[in-house]
Amino acid sequence: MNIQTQVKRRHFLIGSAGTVAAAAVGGPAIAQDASEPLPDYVAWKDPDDFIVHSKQTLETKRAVQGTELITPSNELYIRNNLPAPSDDIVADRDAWEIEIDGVGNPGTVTLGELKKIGVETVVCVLQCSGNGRAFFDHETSGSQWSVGAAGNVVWTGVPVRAVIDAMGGAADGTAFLTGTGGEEIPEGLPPETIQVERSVPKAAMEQAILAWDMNGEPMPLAHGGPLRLVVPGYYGVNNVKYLKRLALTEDESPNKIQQTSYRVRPVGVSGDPSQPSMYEMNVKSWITGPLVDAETGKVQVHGVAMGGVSALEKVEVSIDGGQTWAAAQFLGPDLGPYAWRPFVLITELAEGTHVLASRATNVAGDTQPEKFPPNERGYGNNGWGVHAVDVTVG
Ligand SMILES: Nc1nc2c(c(=O)[nH]1)N[C@H]1C(S)=C(S)[C@@H](COP(=O)(O)O)O[C@H]1N2
Ligand SMILES: [Mo]
Repeated sequence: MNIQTQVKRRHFLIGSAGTVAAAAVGGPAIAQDASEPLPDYVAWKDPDDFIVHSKQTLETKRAVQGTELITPSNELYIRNNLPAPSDDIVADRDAWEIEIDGVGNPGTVTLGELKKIGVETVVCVLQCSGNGRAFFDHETSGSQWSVGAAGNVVWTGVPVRAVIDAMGGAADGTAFLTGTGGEEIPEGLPPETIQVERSVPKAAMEQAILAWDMNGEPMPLAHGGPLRLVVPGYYGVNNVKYLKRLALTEDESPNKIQQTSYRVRPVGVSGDPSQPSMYEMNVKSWITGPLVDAETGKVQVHGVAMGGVSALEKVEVSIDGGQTWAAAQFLGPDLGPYAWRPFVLITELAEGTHVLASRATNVAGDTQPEKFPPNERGYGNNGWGVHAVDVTVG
């Protein structure tokens, strides 16, 4: 796609608050009227900060992300595949029970007991696999996220490896770490078809934690309280909320969400377990301002960037649609390899329209491509071309 078509396409995509017109990208119409109050479990969030795709799908507006080092909990996106459980489950948090399997001494532990095993804090990006889906040219099913299915979050909890050690170590032959969500499964439905249960390669145990605090406060129900599996560097779906079972397993979960969903394959092909699963995130960045217009003269072009599973090396910004690039400056402290970093380039913009783009590179040497290959479900889009914005000055 050349720059001209990109510019044209983006005119359809980005509104003044960085919102996406779903109809323009062939997505479903906005399911909930923006003037309706948010559902109870997320009523503590401000609807003005979000693009409301449905009661279970809230996207943070691009402009709201700004240069935030940490995403405040009330601004963090929401994605629930099933209705969130009742808030009864956070009434007595320490009494929440988790079954631990695939270890020397399997059994049930309470959250109160987990807190005595160990504690660690990690900052990492939480990002849905489909973030950037709206920017693909082909028709995709699923939420038409632009950039707002992502945030940078501080998680506190016990390292998974400490829990496994305390329970007698990994059982022989196990290859995956499998987490099961605690939602109620509607009567009559086979759990495999809808239960959120994800398996990640056992190696991810090195950085995974069972988190009870988010941004320094008890985990909100909406984000998985009382306990959530957090796998830093891995896509959102692997970060199982309302965790009720953690197991080291020989095989991947038999559930649909593992076997056929979240599989990367060519357009038109169905999902199957032989295809790559949405595990490790890729290097990515996007501009969060200015998005539509700016005054002539000095301007701070800013955004956020993440390295995926490796730390960031650099971010470059272009004000001419990628013909030339300049090094951006990181803002604030480095919060570790899994965190995002806000960046800024102070530059001059003359009157006219400018295509502003950003391109991140991590220490492993991975750089964002101009265009990310299309895939059936529209996963993993980190192409810098489609994430660019055209800004009118004057
Ligand atoms: N139990 C459970 N865990 C879940 C989900 C879910 O529906 N149920 N959704 C997953 C998906 S697809 C994403 S992108 C993230 C969203 O996390 P958030 O709502 O806290 O932003 O949670 C993941 N973990
Ligand atoms: Mo997701």
